Amino acid sequence: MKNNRLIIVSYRLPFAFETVNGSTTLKASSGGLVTAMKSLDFSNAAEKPVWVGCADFSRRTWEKYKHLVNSDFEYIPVFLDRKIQQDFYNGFSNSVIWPLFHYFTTYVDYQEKDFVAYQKANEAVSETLAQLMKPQDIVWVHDYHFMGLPKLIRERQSDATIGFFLHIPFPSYELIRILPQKCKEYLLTGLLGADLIGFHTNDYNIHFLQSIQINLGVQHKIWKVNYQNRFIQSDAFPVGINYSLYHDSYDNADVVEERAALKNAYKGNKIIFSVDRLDYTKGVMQRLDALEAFFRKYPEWTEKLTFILVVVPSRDEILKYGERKVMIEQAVGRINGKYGTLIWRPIVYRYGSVPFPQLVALYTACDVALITPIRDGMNLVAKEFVASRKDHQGVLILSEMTGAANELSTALHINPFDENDVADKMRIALEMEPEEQARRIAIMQRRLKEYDVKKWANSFVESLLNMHSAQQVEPTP
Ligand code: GDG
Repeated sequence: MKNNRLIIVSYRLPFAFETVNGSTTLKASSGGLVTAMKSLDFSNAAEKPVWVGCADFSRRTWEKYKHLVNSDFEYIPVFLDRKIQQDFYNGFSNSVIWPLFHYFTTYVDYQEKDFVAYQKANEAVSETLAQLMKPQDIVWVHDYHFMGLPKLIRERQSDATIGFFLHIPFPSYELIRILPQKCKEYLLTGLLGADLIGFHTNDYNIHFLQSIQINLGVQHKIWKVNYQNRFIQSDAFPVGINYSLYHDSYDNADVVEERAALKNAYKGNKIIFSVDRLDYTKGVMQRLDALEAFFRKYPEWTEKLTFILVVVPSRDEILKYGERKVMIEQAVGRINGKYGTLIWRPIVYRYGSVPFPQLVALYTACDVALITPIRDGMNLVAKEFVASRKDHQGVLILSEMTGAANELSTALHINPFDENDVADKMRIALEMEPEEQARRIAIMQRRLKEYDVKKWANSFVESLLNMHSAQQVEPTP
């Protein structure tokens, strides 16, 4: 299928340079997007795939150390002016789009200069693309940082093949209405520059279609939009995970060792586990409220349960994130002080990321994974937990506000605001029979194995190519 060259655009490039004691090394990212993009079969293409993203290093560093970067892709960093980068990323992207699209309207901090920076950053990337794009290239743009980009690419190259995937929720049109007119027009018409627009769920897709209808008067029919004499497909492509990586890691020596150490450390106790970036959307405070409700309602669990809470630093230059850290740490201290005993702490809290083997050891040593986002586009942690459980044990408690809840139908679903219900579900999970745990895990594993990250990436690109071919057909009036 793919003689064409693939160009990926995402905010971050999949690597970082780290300088310690004057010596610089490369840290490659092993996230889901890298696996997905590597799984695409462009082996017939004459040229290597290209990955374009914003540089978080200087031009000097790049020139000096680019030889360290592996050669699966040709990487093109875009160097933005420092102030533009700041206002584009911390400003409009993460203080307007992120909170608004996750329904945190009161956290939206709109500033004109940030919107200007967002447009400039999108233009800078389109400028870079213009210099490297050839007619047969396929461009796949990722996420909310670049919603204006499909249109900018289209303006320069009218027959380009452009796909866009949104990794966060697309909210109800009522939320889009909150944006100043020029912003919503920029974002919505920006997306309509693509041939294919992908979302995690049907609901997000419907929200998008309603938004363009209400805000732009653009009609749609069976997931197809006819706009400015072009067809655009808008559809759901729920992102999967690298299933076999998580499933097979169960038996890796370092995972086995870490798991044994954890089980030994918490011998006699059940373990509840969660891991998230520090983000107000992830519902960590609601999780702690539910834990408190649990110990209040079920005091017989005192000294019998440990909640391991891992919170990974994120976006710490933004005030709302720093505030959240303080709130979480105060709540952890208060609950440990109130419910702990001289020989036991209910919560073991770590602020910092854990290495991959330890992450899988935690997924596979725990009895319950407690995942309570207030809103989450998908939530890969839930899927990774299920995939890791080669032993077919463990119970997933999952917020119904995550995209993942649609697919993970045999998890115990909760509303994160209903602390009593979450507490009751915790008890049900902790007391669930092994046979019932195995039944639920097996159903979810079948789905995750079948629709993994490779399937996701390949089905998106297939649909994109089909859609682009359909442009050759005269659009109906
Ligand atoms: C966005 C959307 C959507 C986390 N802590 C550690 C660690 N992680 C890894 C997990 C997982 C990833 O980070 C987090 O993925 P999520 O999906 O949970 O969340 P976001 O970062 O918010 O991602 C989200 C996703 O995009 C994909 O479309 O699902 O809704 O918000 O892979 O494993 N990995 C290691 N140590 C950690 O401490 N090794």
